This record gives sequence, C-alpha cells and structure tokens, in this order.
Amino acid sequence: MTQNEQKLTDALERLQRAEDPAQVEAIRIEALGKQGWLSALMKTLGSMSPEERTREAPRIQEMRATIASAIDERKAALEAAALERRLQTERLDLTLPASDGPRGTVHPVSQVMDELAEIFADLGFAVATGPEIEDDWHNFTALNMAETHPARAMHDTFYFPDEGAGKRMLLRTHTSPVQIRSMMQNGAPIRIIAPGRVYRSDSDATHTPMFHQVEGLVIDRGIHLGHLKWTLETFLKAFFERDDIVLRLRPSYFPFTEPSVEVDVGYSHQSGRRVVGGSGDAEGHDWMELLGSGMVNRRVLEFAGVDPDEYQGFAFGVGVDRLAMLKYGMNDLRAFFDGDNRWLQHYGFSAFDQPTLSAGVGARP
Ligand code: 2NM
Repeated sequence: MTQNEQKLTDALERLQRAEDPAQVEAIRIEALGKQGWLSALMKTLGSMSPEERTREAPRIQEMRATIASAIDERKAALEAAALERRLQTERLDLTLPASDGPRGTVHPVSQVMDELAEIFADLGFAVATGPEIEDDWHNFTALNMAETHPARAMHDTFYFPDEGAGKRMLLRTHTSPVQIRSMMQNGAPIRIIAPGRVYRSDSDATHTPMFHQVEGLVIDRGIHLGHLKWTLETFLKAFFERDDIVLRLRPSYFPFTEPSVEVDVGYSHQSGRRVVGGSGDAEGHDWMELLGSGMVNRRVLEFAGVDPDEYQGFAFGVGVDRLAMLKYGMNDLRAFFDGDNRWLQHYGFSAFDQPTLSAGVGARP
C-alpha cells in the first residue's frame, strides 16, 4: 500500500468515527483543502510525463471521488441524526396557552347595538340598514318634513355641495330613511329596527356631530298605541334587566307621526348615578325623557306606497349612546368617540366572554 493509499484508508476510518460536523470538516480540509494532501497529489500530475500521467490520473481522481463522497455521506448521516435527536427531545405542547398579546375590546355602543338587535329579534324584528349618504327626499320629504321645516336649515344638516339637477345629497340626520326604503321595497306588513350612525351639525357636552340611533317600525293591520306601549315597556325591561320599569307617555309633535308621544322613564339617583327603575313620581325619583315615538303619519305611509286605510303602524327612535351611558355608567359623551385606548380598556367589553348578550326578553333575574 502506497503512502497515499494509507492516508486515504486512514481518512475513511476517521470519517466513520467522526461524531460531529466539525470533525468531518477537519478531515475534508486535511485532504481537499488548499494545503491538503490530496490537493498536493493532484498538483503533481502537472510535472509528470504523459505516460505517467495517463497511468496515475485515474487513480488519483478515484481517490478524490472516494473521499469526497465519504465526506458527503458522513455529513448527511450526522445531520439526519441531529434532526432525529431534536424531533425526539423538542416536543411542541399544543395544549399550552398562547402568549397574551394586546387585546381590543367591544365598544359600549357596539355592545348596546348588539343587545338591542337581540332583544328585538326576540320580539320578531329584523335588522334593516341603509346608506348614510342620503338624498333630501328619503331623509326629509317622505317623512312629511316640508321645505320650511327647521330641521332642514343648514345649521342642523350636513349637506354635500349641490351637484345640480336638483339632487342635493346629505348625511342622514336620522335612520328613518331606512324605514322609508324598507316600506317601498317590501311593503306591509313590516317589523324592523334600523340601527346606525346619524349626523347633525351640533357639538357640545351632550351632543356630538355623529351619534347612534335605533329606530323601530311596525306596520300591520289594526296596529295601535297599545302595541307601541307594550313593545317599549318589554324592550326597556329586557334592556335594563329589571321588571320595575315605569313609563310615562306625554303628547308631543313629530312631523312623521300622529299622534306623537314622548316617552319618559322613572329613575333615581344612586351613588351619584342615574339608575332607571320605579315610578318617576315615587319618593326620591324623577322622570327622564328617553325616546320619541308615535303612530306613523298617514302622509308618510302614502309617500312610501303603503295604503293608510288598510295598514297602520307605530315607530320610535332612541339614542344608542345615551342608552349605553345610562346602562353602563359613563358620564361624558365626548369620550365615546375619542378612541382613547385607556377609556376602551375600562368601559369596553370582552369579545370572548359573552355567553349571552343580554338577559333576553322574559328572562330577567
Ligand atoms: C322618532 C320618533 C318618532 C320614526 C318614524 C319613522 C317612519 F319612517 F316610520 F316614519 N321612523 N322613525 C320616528 C318616530 C322616530 O325618533 C325620535
């Protein structure tokens, strides 16, 4: 055995015993590196006679191929063993809880809108929605609000620039146009609520230029004020989750209802908070105006293509933001729309921890 064949046998033996990639790499450098013995052997080919080279070159190339493939094999075997060890030892425990990142909350307005949708769903109402950018006709005319009605004045309504052709667009000032569209599309009978954003050019401690409203509409044969009163009473008992809600109906005026009723609820002060419940005439109690309502004006039914001699209906409108403040004890309306995360962390609701949204109709403690 020549000296080089001895070196090859030696290297192959050491490769078989190598236990980590660094040992394999050392053997590779010893043989095939710039200063390696096999590299040196290759260089001797240049100074050989052609006959000698023809004889020696295949032997040297074979040695080179042998050691190169032995190195690759050993490397692959060691890597496979290392991976197998990791797979055996590093187990992923999928039952561990996930790390707790930042968590958002459900805004009180969204929470209350969801509660209202659920309560009215129990009473057979569907949820209807419509555009926030409306035209004059759906927002005012169809609701029996004449051109001269004060709510049409520039200071109340956000108008878009006049596009000509007599169609002036605006931001809806109430969700009533949704009800007009519903009547025109589906006809009678109807049982819907229309929740959503509405806009009025008004801003102080108790008014924001955008606020949230839920309006309700019931149209059927023989609907009367008794249905309205029962519906509002049932809704408010479910919403405030108490049975002692007392209503007071006062005559009022809206262009879209006749007769019109303003609805007050009895409340008392408890630890500096208004708490709804009991008669407003009871000791330590007072009345609070909560919502507007009435029997839909026959002119509105006519505008919307419903025959007022066959169908009657009631409607109501209530401010969602104020309902949320009353139920969950916030006192500053403006903080509702500041998007302050500290406020949301304090007053917001968990999206995950809600077995039911509200106690539901007829399921009060
Ligand atoms: C209110 C008060 C009274 C109302 C009327 C209608 C419609 F489209 F059916 F005519 N929707 N909503 C209404 C009635 C709204 O808000 C204080």
